[in-house]
Amino acid sequence: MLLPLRALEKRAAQAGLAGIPTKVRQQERLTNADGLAMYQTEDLSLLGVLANEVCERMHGNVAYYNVNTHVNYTNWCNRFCGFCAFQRRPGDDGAYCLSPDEVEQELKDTNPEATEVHMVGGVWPALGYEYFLDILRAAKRGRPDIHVKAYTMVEVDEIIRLAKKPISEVLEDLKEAGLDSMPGGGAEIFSERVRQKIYPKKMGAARWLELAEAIHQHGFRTNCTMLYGMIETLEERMEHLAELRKLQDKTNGFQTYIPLAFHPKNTPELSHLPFPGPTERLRSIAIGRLFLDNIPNIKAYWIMMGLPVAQLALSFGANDLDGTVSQEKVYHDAGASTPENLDRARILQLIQEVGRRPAERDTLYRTLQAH
Ligand code: V47
Repeated sequence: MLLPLRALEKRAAQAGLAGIPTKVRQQERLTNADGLAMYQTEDLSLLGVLANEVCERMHGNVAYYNVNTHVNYTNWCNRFCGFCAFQRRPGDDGAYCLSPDEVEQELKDTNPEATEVHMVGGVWPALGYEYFLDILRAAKRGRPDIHVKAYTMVEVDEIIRLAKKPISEVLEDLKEAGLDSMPGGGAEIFSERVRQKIYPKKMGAARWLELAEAIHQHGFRTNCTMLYGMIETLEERMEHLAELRKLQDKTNGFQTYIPLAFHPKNTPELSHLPFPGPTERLRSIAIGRLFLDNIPNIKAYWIMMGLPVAQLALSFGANDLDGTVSQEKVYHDAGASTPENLDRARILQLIQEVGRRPAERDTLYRTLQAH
């Protein structure tokens, strides 16, 4: 049941959020200033009420999950991002690179119920163009029916450079080799100031957005993310979200937004920072739901959020928990203490415990089974 707007506005006025409940109820677009106020307010539970209202308007009482697996094909990387605990140089302790045969075997060994493989890795140009096509083919040889969600914009940028061909031809090659959609990583925070300080060797916002636009126009769906909790300001977070919303207005190619809380452990430059607390994690979900009015789904990635906070996020605007996940390395190398994977029964339990109806989805958010 919706709370009376007058009561919400009265509370919003005290919380520095005057006018926002009315906009939310009337489905009016929020401004960057509204977003900033939402980052600054102490009334987190009001944000939750508003975000939950939007979420239930869009998805009713359903929370999605999928059955998926990860293949992080290599941790060799030459970008040396200060926030990343996963990267290695060949020869370093723990460095690895899977051959196409090994990728095929991983897929053969994976949970037979998995409908998606999420395949991302570091950037190592010496692997060559064909490698990136070969591991897609290998994944499909291992499991011909699986949806391959692979390569962030950062990898795609490198693949295009290696191919020395126009982007549309590269995307066709990738599609033919087995690529079905792309994940949302690599965006980090679009702020050029933060990039210069922490990941100067990684592509900037303009290129990320240009590639995402071209990829959407080519017919691929992708996800989008924001990495928060490093040294960015709240204004920079809002600018990031505004860029995502602007591109979505143009292409409608983003399926889901995933706010990613920064995990400091084992990172080269930022291990002194704290992991964003549970309220910050919930706030990021709620602001994502309220501000990104044109992105259909908000994902509470349980690996990163922790299980109890991910469960609560389902009442703060999230309608998706991601999947069962196995073999995830990026977050676990950075100190995530969540389990390595969950089975279907545990995911169903997590969703039901907070009063939502679980539905298994495929990568493109088509319902496979409602429980
Ligand atoms: O781009 C790296 C982030 C991203 C750390 O599309 C870190 O469905 C926190 O994008 N602490 C990769 N974050 C993960 C990703 C993702 C995850 C789940 C689902 C989907 C999807 C996409 O992880 C990177 C970077 O932004 N990251 N290191 C760290 N220490």
